[in-house]
Amino acid sequence: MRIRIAVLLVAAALLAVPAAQAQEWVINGSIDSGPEFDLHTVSLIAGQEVTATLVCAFDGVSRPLDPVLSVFRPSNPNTSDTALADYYNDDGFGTDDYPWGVDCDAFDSSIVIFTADETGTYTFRADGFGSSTGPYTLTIGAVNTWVSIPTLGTVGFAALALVLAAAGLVFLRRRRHA
Ligand SMILES: [Ca+2]
Ligand SMILES: [Ca+2]
Repeated sequence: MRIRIAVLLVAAALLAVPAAQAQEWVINGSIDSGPEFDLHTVSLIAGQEVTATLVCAFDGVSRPLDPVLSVFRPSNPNTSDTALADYYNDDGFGTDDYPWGVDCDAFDSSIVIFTADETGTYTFRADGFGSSTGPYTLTIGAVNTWVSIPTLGTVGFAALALVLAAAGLVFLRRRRHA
């Protein structure tokens, strides 16, 4: 019986569902005119480590957009000017910067890396430098840096209930034999 209980306990531990450690958003869009920019919002939690890239996408011929990425924190809602951004990058994600970076027809893709210091809605602004236009892919990754306590899923709870019931039966049987 002890071995069975141990097996059930191990099963319950394996069925425990750990809290999400990483999230990723991938957004495809296009800048179609010089003045155009796109705003994308994502909810982040304070403490998350965020890496966002804005890559010039292939339009069938080449990669015409020279991306510029800026990020506005929840307490900074004025997204009208990249000069007001909390984080800004133009050419930090080319092959000269990272082996997996992406060069565009002219200049490079963009990358922004930061630790969220506020919980709330962050705005990611996708721009073309100057009057450059073209399709893009915005990828936002957020990783939890804290250690999360696993929580039991429904099946885990059922397994735990079985373990407790089995332990109760063993206890009752022993008392009857005594
Ligand atoms: Ca650029
Ligand atoms: Ca570069």
